[in-house]
Amino acid sequence: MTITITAFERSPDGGKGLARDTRVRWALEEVGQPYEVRLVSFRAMKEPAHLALHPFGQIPTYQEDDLAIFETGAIVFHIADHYPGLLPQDADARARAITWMFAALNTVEPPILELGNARLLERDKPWYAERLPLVEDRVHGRLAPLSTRLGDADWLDGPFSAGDLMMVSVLLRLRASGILDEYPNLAAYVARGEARPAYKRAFDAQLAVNKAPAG
Ligand code: GTB
Repeated sequence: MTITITAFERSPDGGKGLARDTRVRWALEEVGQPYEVRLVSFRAMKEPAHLALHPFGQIPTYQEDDLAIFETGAIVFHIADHYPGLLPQDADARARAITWMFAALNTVEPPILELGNARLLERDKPWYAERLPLVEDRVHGRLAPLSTRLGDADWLDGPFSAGDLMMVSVLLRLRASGILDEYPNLAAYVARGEARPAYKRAFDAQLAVNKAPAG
């Protein structure tokens, strides 16, 4: 049984770990499953062979035996569901950890993505300066209650879980904005995630791809 994921041949972030293959690598490292990586160019992502794996022509994808799936939520859930280490055994605790995965993807990530898009794509628009604070407010609208809920706990619900893996992955995207520093417990939460040996291995693996000479 071989697990193969796809990742950018060259990530636009130059290896900062922000492309979504990092969260899949991290999950696989947490559960101790070896994996192979097939690197794809932006052009190859839109060609039929890749579109058969990912209808939207994106990375990452995940293949294991006859199974081919996409969407990091589904991939990380599949890994957590099949291999021990990322979801509790207790049914209620497991349901709560899965809830945090969905909260990360459906509730916290959208305004963070919107902020990233505004900064990247809308800077030259005449309404940029007026809109930016509105978008930032929506991010604060998610971070403030998340910070309150986390309090001084290490993780969102008991031991580290796939819910934390996904939430930390989502919050990492805010690092460059400085917004995270306004919530010291969230900044410390993200730092705890990054300090995990499995995260470090995942980060280093994607960095190695992006630092390798172009070939
Ligand atoms: N909802 C999907 C999932 O979670 O799997 C989203 C997948 C997705 O957005 N994939 C991106 C992609 O393939 C790469 S991760 N984009 C190419 C395309 O759509 O044509 C998003 C990403 C890209 C780059 C950076 N960066 O350089 O900072 C960060 C995140």
